[in-house]
Amino acid sequence: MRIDIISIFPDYFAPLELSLIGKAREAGLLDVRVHDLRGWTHDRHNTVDDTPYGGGPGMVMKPEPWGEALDEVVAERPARLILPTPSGRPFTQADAERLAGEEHLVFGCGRYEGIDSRVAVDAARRMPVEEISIGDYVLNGGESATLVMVEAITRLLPGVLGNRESHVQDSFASGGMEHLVEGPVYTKPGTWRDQEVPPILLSGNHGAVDRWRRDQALRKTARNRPDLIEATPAEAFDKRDREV
Ligand code: 6GU
Repeated sequence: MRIDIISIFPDYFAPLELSLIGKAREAGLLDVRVHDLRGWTHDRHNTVDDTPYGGGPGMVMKPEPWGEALDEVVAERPARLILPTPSGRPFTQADAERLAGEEHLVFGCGRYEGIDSRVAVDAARRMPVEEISIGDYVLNGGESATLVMVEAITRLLPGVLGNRESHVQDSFASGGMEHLVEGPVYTKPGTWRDQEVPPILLSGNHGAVDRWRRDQALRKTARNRPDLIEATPAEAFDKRDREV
């Protein structure tokens, strides 16, 4: 997968050299290029923003550097453009799974009060464009949201997640967990500060362990995310689920 990131703070993306994403890049599974938007400015001060038409607080990102940046970054190969913004559609695990199937993603990180709205309209003339939010709160720019989405997407790429190649047990994962968060997990020692590991996990009965884990996921979801249970069609739960 190829990922291009356009930002006025390229240093923000140093963490993409670490850990699993860093290893995936070294292994050639992932090609990430970070670009400084100011490289597509032509004035002495490398201006990327201006005052908003209609008045109001803050500044808006000028369309011209964005237009040139996107033209260049997608010139070689077609791409899907992601514009992180608090006004976008909410990002979900289903989006991460879908976007992990793309060959080329471009993230355009806005700052200030956002990017001139004509940029998304113009880009949509030649590529799919999605405005995406990572949650109902406001960040200073799209950079940290892009880090979040890149991590959620790239950990699903074949070969990126080291020893755990199956994601079906992840919270929100398609294939049974889409309406649930994961329940509790345990490791050695079997007893710690008066707490025993639930004995069923030591039983060796994989069917019983799977059912217990699903029960625990249902209980944790009901406690922490009642909104998820509420929004789930009844058919998504089996008979045993409904007894929990
Ligand atoms: Cl994607 N960007 C910004 N600036 N703020 C956000 C966001 C994105 N998602 C939630 N808040």
